[in-house]
Amino acid sequence: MIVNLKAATSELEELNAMFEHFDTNNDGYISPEEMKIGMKGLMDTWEYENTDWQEYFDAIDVDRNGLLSYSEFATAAFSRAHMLTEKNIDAVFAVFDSDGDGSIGVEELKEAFHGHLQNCEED
Ligand SMILES: [Ca+2]
Ligand SMILES: [Ca+2]
Repeated sequence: MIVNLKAATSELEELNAMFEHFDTNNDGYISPEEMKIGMKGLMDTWEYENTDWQEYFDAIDVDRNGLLSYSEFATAAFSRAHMLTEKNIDAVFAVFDSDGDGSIGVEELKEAFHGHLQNCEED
């Protein structure tokens, strides 16, 4: 696996801080209530009021025990943070498509990844 360790470490620290922010009673788990309270201020009001929290929570609560463990939370936070909106995709595409011909070749991909990753598996 190719990992930029430096970025991964700071993402992890952010994640820890976020988990603590959500886990208001510090029992190491996030309850549905804690999640709802914690999300306030992170979303816009319309989105907040129109979210089906039970459904949202159930989607994250992989083992269905009614509480979010750190790993469940981390998985959800990570996939949300990396969810690509259409706009992001365009931006990312433009970065990769270095010759601007509208398609991404293997060479362009290699080039793009080479510039963005510190650790490459081959040398
Ligand atoms: Ca808690
Ligand atoms: Ca759970």
